[in-house]
Amino acid sequence: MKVAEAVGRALTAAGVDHVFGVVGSGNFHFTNAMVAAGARFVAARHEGGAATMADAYARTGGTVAALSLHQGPGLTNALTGITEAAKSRTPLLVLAAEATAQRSNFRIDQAVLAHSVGALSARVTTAHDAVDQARAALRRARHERRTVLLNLPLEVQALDVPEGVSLDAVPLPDPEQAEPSQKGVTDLVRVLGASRRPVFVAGRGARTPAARDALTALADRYGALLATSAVARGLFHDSPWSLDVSGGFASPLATELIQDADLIVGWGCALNMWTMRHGSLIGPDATVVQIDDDPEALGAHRPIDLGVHGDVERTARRASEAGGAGRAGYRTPEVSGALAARGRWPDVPYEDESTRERIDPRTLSIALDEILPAERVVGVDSGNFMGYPSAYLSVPDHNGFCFTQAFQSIGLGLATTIGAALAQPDRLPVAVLGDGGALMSAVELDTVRRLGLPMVVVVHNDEGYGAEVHHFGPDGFPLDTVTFPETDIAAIARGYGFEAVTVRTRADLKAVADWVAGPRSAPLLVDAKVTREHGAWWLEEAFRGH
Ligand SMILES: Cc1ncc(C[n+]2csc(CCOP(=O)(O)OP(=O)(O)O)c2C)c(N)n1
Repeated sequence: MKVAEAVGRALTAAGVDHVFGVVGSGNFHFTNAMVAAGARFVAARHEGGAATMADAYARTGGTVAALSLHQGPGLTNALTGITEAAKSRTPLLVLAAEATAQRSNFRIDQAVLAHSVGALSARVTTAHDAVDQARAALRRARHERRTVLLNLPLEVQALDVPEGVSLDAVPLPDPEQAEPSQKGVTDLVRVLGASRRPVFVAGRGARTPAARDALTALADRYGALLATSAVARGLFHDSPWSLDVSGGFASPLATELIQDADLIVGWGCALNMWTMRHGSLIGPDATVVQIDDDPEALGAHRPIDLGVHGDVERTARRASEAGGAGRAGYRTPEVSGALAARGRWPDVPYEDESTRERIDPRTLSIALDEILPAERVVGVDSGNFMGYPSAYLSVPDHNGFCFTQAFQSIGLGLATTIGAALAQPDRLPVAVLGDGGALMSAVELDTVRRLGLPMVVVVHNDEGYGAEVHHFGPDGFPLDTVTFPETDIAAIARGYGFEAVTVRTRADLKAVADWVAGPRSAPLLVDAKVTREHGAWWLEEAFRGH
């Protein structure tokens, strides 16, 4: 058996069940070996899409995913998605063929590329060690939550594996959870005990049911309100004390309550400028605490009063076990009443700016929230529009929202939703994109249709790079480089086999309700011509913050 086949089989035996990619000569054999061994291969139309599908699959499936790439351009095409995954600490195993011959057209320094974007790099080097080296790369991805590039040189792939190399899975211990120190727990319990209005902000490091349950129990004891960063949105969906997202997408009430907190505890959360709105969500006398299993994350984005190195679930459990009298804390009848009345964005009054030609994105989002089934998985692209789906579309839990914005790239939203849809097959996938991001990634509409995903793709179409228009327009700069003539995105989608509807008014959304009612024979694209007189609220504020 050749190394290519052995590596593919061994990785599948070790639990890699989904591999995304674009296949060329260099990754043909190991990808086929994975399929033969039972893995599902998802063909994307561009490696950039494949990388982000794999990233989103891993995030919302709580597992490791694989990405299969041709040598050289296969890898460079995937780099933006790999960077997003690496910055997000997604456990992703990138399997890339590698041309090592000096004069090969495909030759580049792949290891340097990986390092430059924050991924780890490894290589299979001999026929005897290849399987072990591949397993080690998978282990690092899974246990260290890292994006790992495994380079597979063409000449090594073609070697015969010596007798006696086993392809069976080697059982691995579960990754260890960092235990907080006794002092860390005592200090945490002390600040919790001294607080009258605590708010917990959960981030990526809290995105598991076990961590959520431990945090909810601790919050119940101390009367804490519960918020998340954008990447953990939905985690506390079922709690009556949920503030939803903290940061630019926070509702006015959530903003008020967080600003008024006397204690903010970030749980597996960077408390960065987005989540803390450039610090403006932190009251002048508030105590700030951070819990993280990466000691380097503590205080990395802002000064903190206390940092505890520990796993989120462990630390929350230890703090609960330490006792402390139960109290109402921030959970007063007034706060409860306010949350019920105006805790959700759709309940916040606004002046509808829709015209007969263009729909206000808030009106669009509120209507979609009502029309689309609650069991949904929402993926969003980047741009001016992105606050609307992130604020107005409710999601059933943390796996119902996938936010690939660590690199702030546009063009990832569609592939994000495809990956998340495959990990959450019982939910309606909803991709929300700007026209810029949609046209950048339109090629993956083919993947949606080919996979038979019942997806709704909503395009906030303002015929321009709205984020740039609203960034530079107010200062009178020329905007010709960031505005475009009208493009019929509905027609493009029909060409890919979608049903499509152009939406200018609330009434046009009846077509979406009809599609939801079924029978659904094709995915649906909503080309929404949105109002564009000014930027979104969160973007205007972000510009002020810079
Ligand atoms: C790959 C990449 N290219 C360029 C940018 C800069 N950029 C940020 S937002 C944006 C405009 C996005 O336009 P669109 O998708 O239509 O959404 P809108 O801002 O109009 O809501 C651009 C070009 C980026 N973030 N990523």
